[in-house]
Amino acid sequence: MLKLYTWKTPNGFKVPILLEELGIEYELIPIDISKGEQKTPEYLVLNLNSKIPTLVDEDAQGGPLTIFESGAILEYLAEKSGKFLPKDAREKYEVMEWLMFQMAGVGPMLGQLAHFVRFAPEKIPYAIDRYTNEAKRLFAVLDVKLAKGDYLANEYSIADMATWPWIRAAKTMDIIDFGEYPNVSRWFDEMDSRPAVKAAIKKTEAVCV
Ligand SMILES: N[C@@H](CCC(=O)N[C@@H](CS)C(=O)NCC(=O)O)C(=O)O
Repeated sequence: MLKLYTWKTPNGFKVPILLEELGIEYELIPIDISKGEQKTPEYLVLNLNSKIPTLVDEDAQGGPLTIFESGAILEYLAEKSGKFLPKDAREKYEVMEWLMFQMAGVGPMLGQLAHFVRFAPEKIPYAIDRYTNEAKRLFAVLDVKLAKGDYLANEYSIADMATWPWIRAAKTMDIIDFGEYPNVSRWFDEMDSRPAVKAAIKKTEAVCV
């Protein structure tokens, strides 16, 4: 059995999307980060960084395997299943490039932008400008890439699954003008209509209440 400790946030939706695309059984265990459940001693044993998500693969070779960091979990499950991460080195590292782009750029920068625009107790123009400019730059990079093909890499992959929940969050929070990025918008809508993506959001939100 695969156990996924998660919450209804962009990083929390990525792995359910992959698991739904793979059509394999999994158990979702909610970790309510608004109540600090990610900081309990029990959870820290699984994830020293006290963030969601964390995967426990109880049937891994050699005994139960615990993995944190969503990118590492996606890579593990894609390699284990042989899907959504090509074996050919050129194709594989195109996927990894865009996965890392999400992990190091899109996620952290949109997270900071959302914080300073929506949640910070005071409006700090320097911070809002800094993260708006960087988010717009990253969206422009995605838009150029998505003008060249349907997906971030050659085929639909874990890079799309990692990036989409963050683009969804930017849309929901209305912190980016999507009109400026037609290729991102087309890709976003295409992913939004995938049954596995819909199921992942629905199941995660149903458990994380
Ligand atoms: N790089 C990490 C980021 C994980 C992350 O920031 N998770 C957030 C939710 S989206 C969290 O657990 N926040 C709780 C906290 O910061 O205390 C990953 O991709 O797994």
